[in-house]
Amino acid sequence: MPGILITFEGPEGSGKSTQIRLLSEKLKERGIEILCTREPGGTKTGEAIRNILQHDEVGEVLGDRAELLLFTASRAQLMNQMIIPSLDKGVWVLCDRFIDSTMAYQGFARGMDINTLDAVNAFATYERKPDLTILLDLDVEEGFRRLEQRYSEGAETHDRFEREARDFHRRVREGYHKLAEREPERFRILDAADSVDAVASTIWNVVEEAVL
Ligand code: Z5A
Repeated sequence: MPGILITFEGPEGSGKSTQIRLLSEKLKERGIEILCTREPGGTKTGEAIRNILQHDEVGEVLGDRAELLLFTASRAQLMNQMIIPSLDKGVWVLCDRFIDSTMAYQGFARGMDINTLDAVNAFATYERKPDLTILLDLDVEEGFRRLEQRYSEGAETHDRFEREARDFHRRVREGYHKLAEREPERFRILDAADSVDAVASTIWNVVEEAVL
């Protein structure tokens, strides 16, 4: 049996990393082999690309097309090196952001052409799509409040996307809703404002119903 690809999407601070960790623990208890990964990143090449994208590592303003192609280069490498081989071996893959981040951020928020993005995504993913996409929906201000809390506790600093205006992030959130309307069979929209445990329990119900 091939593995299952579950992607987690949502605005900043919506709890994707937290929920991926909790879901992977539960699935492992069921004896399912899991790969947890993230975008951009997940391979050496992808992590190097991530540094350019998130932290202005080369000190030059990135054009929209270069930004798109870097995200999708990271994705192509992750698909080729990790995701497709894992799925072929029956491993389940939980991925923090995937094709829909490109549609929401580069498409709906930056305003790049949606059909072009669909084509570039299809090329980068070898025409594969997630089996299930969990959209953690959260008010933009609440997401930023969570991140501020996290920054006040540690040494991290705001990345390039977090420095975008609030309107940009509102377009991201609306974009996600449009994507979910476009493919209702793949998406499940969850209220990420609930407690960590409540969201985890809803995700478990969704996974049981959709793919277990
Ligand atoms: N991007 C793009 O433009 N195009 C693309 O194709 C791709 C990505 C793939 C990646 O950032 C950036 O790249 C992203 C989009 C863009 N933009 N930004 N920024 P990233 O991977 O560094 O950041 P992120 O994906 O937005 O993750 P995040 O900000 O770290 O958030 P998260 O993973 O969704 O949440 P978390 O780390 O689990 O939780 C955040 C905090 O909230 C933390 O302190 C938790 O303890 C707390 N938390 C979590 N859940 C709860 C609940 N339920 N209640 C209260 N507090 C909670």
